[in-house]
Amino acid sequence: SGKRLRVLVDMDGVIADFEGGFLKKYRAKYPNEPYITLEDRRGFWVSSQYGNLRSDLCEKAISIWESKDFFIELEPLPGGVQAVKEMAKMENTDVFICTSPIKHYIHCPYEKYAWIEKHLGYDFLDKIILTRDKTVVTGDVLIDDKPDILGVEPNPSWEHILFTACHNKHILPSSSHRHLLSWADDWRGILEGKRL
Ligand code: BVP
Repeated sequence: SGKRLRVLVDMDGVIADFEGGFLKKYRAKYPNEPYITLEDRRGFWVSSQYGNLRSDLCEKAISIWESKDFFIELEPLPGGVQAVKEMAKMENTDVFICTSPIKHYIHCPYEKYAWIEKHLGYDFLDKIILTRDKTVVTGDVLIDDKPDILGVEPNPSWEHILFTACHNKHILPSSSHRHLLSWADDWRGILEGKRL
């Protein structure tokens, strides 16, 4: 019951394991270089933290997600695919996958579509929003692991729900966002609250 809801769900770090996929492929390609455990990750940008560790590691990190098959081979995060499918079946609920492709565009946008088809099904290809500026997309909620979602629109229509990830887990629950700790957390309660 209540009003129709539009839910925007981010992909990397929310339903697809970007951080785990990155670390596994980085260690395989650069077995003799230092790396940052998921426990020690801080800040959204993997490339910045690797660059701070040693300047040449920034480009080595970037080479991982710019490679063919990086995005398609990401593992689903626990409960994410099921939650999104369940959400999409709820009455009065429109779900979109809202994701920012990297600017090295030869593989990433294609592989994001292929990942969605593989894990969420062909009909979800109608529900993909690829944008580098999520502030211009309208919705009631945006579930995203990036702490600062900025763009040309200073007052986005959505409420940003911060999805916990290795890089943001030390950010204290604050007045700036509500949090979703994982897909086992109460996402249904958040949606029902937005309908009122
Ligand atoms: O395509 C993903 C990976 C990329 O940025 C996009 C984030 O999308 P959203 O999750 O916001 O939708 N990405 C790029 C870099 C560095 C680039 Br230089 C990074 O460190 N982390 C990262 O996720």
